[in-house]
Amino acid sequence: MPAHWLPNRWGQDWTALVDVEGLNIDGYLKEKGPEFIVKQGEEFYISLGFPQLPETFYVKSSLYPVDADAGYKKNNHASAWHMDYDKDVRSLMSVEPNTEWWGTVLHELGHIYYYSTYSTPQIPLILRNGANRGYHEAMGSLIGLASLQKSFLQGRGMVDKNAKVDEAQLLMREALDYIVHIPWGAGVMTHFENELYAKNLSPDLMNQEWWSLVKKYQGIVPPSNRDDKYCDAATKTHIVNDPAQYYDYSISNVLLFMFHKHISDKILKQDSHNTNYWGSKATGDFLKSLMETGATEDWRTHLKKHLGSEMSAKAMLDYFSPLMKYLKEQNKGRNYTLPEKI
Ligand code: X8Z
Ligand code: ZN
Repeated sequence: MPAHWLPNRWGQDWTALVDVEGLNIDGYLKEKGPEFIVKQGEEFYISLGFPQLPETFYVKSSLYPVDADAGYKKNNHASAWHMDYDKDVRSLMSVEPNTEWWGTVLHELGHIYYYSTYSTPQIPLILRNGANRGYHEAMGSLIGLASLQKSFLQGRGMVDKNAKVDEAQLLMREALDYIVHIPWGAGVMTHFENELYAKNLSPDLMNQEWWSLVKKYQGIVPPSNRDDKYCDAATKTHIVNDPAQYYDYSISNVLLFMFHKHISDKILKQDSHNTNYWGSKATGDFLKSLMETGATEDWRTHLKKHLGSEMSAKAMLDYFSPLMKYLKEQNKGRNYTLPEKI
């Protein structure tokens, strides 16, 4: 895949390749504006039984793009911060009114509510963290997944009540996010950082190594040969300011489908492909039960206790199995170009 066929510069998210007719909310969000997205995100968590965000969150966060003449620049990649390991929670974002930011706001609020939920006298300061490295990233991404399903969008009046939706296209769009992310997160990013830190990768080989991993794991090639004087990896903020952390997102994608299966099958009793979490206090209670112990319990025991199973990609595979069937039919007679195993 030529890198410039994809609107995402790292090829980490291919969702823009599919426009699911009937479920496009870009126009709706544009009309409402960026403040609405943040407020509506908070309302979603409140509807699940979480508290209002503290006043300081709004006063001390930086949520919207800075003006060109502000006299300073800010990193416009979204992040969430637990400033004092207690009640001071803040976020750095540059929210714009589109679907991507809709998902990102819910993702960041997942971190914020996780911070707030385990900041209690029972949890020592140094254990105010996720149950394992993937949990923190999973919470808000889970809410982001739920927030784009048809039933949810219809329930909120964000799409037409009678919208006819092509289920295969919707599943395809989700796969182009949650599946496509894994070879990038667990492959390219993680292996590059291993070369960089564990194997002392020399600066003049950085670009060569980067693009060789991109080709190997993502099947993506640059539009033209990239000079060795550049380090394209450094365009990714995590390489610069969040080292050796990126594997968390891959783990989180596996975990979030486990959480989603539990919520849709056991709590909501709705088709996991078409749920509406809004207003479900039982869903909020389940999420709080995952969050409130912070890092005080062994995560395997924790997972077993709350979900009744070990960490496994089965929930994710089950979720996408109708798509697998569809793709096998569509691609009959063709050869796979990316290996299943490396
Ligand atoms: O960096 C993020 C979050 C902040 S923790 C917005 N994500 C990764 C990325 O954008 O590269 C979320 C998914 C992957
Ligand atoms: Zn995150």
